[in-house]
Amino acid sequence: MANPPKPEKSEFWNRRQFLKLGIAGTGVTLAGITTQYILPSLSSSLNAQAAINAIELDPMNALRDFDYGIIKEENGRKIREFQIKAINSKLQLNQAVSLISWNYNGRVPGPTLRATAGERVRIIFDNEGGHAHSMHFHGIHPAEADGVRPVRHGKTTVYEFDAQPFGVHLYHCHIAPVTRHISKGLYGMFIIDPPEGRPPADEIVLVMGGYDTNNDGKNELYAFNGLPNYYKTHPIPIQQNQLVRLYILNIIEFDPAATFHIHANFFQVYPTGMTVKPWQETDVITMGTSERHILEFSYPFPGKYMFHPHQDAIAESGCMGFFEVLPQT
Ligand SMILES: [Cu+2]
Repeated sequence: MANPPKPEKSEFWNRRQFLKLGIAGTGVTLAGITTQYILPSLSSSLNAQAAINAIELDPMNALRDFDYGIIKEENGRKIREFQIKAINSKLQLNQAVSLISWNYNGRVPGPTLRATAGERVRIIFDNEGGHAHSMHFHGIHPAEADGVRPVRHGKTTVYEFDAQPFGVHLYHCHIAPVTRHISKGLYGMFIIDPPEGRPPADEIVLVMGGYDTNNDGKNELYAFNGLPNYYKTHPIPIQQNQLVRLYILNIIEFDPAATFHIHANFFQVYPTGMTVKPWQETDVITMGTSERHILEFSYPFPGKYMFHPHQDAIAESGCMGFFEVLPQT
């Protein structure tokens, strides 16, 4: 059995943070960290090179694409292992606007990672992104697996923990400025299934994100699953009377909250996906940044139905889509 790469040694501060404080190279000691520690990090950061390739996102595939990793057996224990690489990619957001995204595995959002509660998970994280990045998971885990330490370009680190609690969670880069690292695309959903599973359903994932295309601290464009207005022109096919289980995450930076609304129907809400019974039925739900839920519904009538945040300015700037309910045969 191959040994996983060794976790990178601790680095509490990156170059940007020191420059921000104006103390890089001044020889001061901050919280016991001396410049001896800073300088190697400075030089390697300046030398970092990252390739930029154009990528074409496939939001239709991302909807129902779950990454279960690979199963390994080590010392009699099952480990679910995931491989994630941070890279930079040119993303064509619409006919006029492109953006250099920072992303995990060449997609925005990153892959939907999926495990079952209680399993040991191991994430092998390679940073080829040019800047320092990390993977911070929501959930319960020890401090060393919390993913707030910078992983420099060209380095690999390993996050390992027991998946808990069950629910819909997320992962994202936690390097400052986090707003920038997230809004450029470094986020994804992390689903932990309850040990007993959930009833059969058509399971789909929608991640709401924003793009600050001119670095003014505001979003110019928004998207479900990475591409503005994609599901407006490519409606999501679902079957009449079929139970749909929607895993939804709001990871829009700069706007404090966004709602999610579906037309001509109501949904059952499983808050943070942490219940096996619904807590509420509604047709619009509010999520602050990083909030997520499971929403369940089925459409009794065929046809096309909109879904969107009811902050209509957000919807009008790309966070808009349709379900195409196909008649039952
Ligand atoms: Cu980052």
